[in-house]
Amino acid sequence: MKFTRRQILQSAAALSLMPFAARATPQVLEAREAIQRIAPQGFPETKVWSFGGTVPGAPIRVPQGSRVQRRLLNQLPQPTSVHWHGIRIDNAMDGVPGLTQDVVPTGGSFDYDFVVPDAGTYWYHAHNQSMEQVARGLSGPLIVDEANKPDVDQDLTLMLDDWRLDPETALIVGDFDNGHDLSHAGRLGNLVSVNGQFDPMFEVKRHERLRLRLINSSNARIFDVGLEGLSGWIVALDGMPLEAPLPVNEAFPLAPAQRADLIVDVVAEPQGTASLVSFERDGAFGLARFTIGEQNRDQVRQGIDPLPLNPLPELKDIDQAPVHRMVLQGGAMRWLESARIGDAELSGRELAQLGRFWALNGYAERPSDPFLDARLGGVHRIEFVNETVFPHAMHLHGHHFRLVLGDGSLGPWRDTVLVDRAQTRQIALVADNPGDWLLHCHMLGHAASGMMSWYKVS
Ligand SMILES: [Cu+2]
Repeated sequence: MKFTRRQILQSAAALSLMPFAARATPQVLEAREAIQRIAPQGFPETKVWSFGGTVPGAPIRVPQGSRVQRRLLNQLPQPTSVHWHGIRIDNAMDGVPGLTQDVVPTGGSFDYDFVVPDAGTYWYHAHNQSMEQVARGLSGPLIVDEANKPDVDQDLTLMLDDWRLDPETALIVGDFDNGHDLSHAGRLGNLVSVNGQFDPMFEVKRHERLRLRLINSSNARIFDVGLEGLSGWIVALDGMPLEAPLPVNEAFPLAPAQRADLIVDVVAEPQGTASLVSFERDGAFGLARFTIGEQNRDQVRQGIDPLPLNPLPELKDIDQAPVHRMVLQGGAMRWLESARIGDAELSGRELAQLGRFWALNGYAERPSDPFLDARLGGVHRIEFVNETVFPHAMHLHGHHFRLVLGDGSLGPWRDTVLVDRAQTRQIALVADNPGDWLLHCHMLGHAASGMMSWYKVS
């Protein structure tokens, strides 16, 4: 990491401000109902649940290394909590009811107060009855700025979401726990939004360079993101910069909870349009459009520099690190024969009656003992073995990890890894953040119906 004058000044300022900040009342983050236009013009507006009155929720944007303080005030008819996804956070602030805090009842509040060690694109979302609360709109962007930002003309955060709306009323369909969704791919919607709007438009100029921060906040939809009229690179995944930017030559998957930072040049002709599209089995559809204004540069910038790396731990001696297998089981066409809930072994039929269709290592609910009990600083490998016929987006709280590729080399740092049907994927991490951390599938219906575990670092 380069030590620059600007960084020194910033950290000095942060130090001297700390005592004052500690006394100040934190900013309120109000979880409440709101009305918003999600569907296209001509349809009614939609009643949503929001952080701060809008979907996506109130944007939080801070410099790297700074402190975030928010008082969650719950004005919803259900208890809730906030998880700060991808932040290598103090465990007590991780927002998991029953593991790191008590649930926040209607009318109650909770003071979140944490430091953000890494620059990048993160997000926050409800972590109680997530399958319903996130689907109703309870998520927002959390952007942490590098001290030295890349040279771009616009820095746009694009939150991709998936809604299941009644086509007559545009109200959110309330069948969150329907057994078909739970036991298949999860809750897939009938309208995709970007920043809470259907097919929004952004104004750009030919040859401009844009940073696009893509966040997939949908319950279950895996986007296959492609570019039209834009050309560039993936520069970060799940917040963490790639050592070498990766040219976007074809569509790439963005699973629920994953983020990708792109730096792209506008190459479409003036008066034309460029688009962000998603390719799905039944064809491509537009996510967002860019109208191309007059050219403000003769040509696009040449080349790209990687973003400054974050202060992640050094992952070494992977070969000697123990491997912990986590078998992903169940779901339609691979129905569970049996699985455990606590000490009880239940049959597949009994589990289905409880709305449980999936298991991790034979448990259809977060077990009382951790899946992994790690000493602080230890290096561990986790091998996800997907015996189901559905993909799963496995998320670790509190740590980023690296993929261990087939040839033993290390892939990018991530906090959520997509494990395809019948696939086995290995990850490696340094257990350097003490606490009790959740490990679960981020297809939220899968998490609610069995794919929930945890690991301990002490
Ligand atoms: Cu899953």
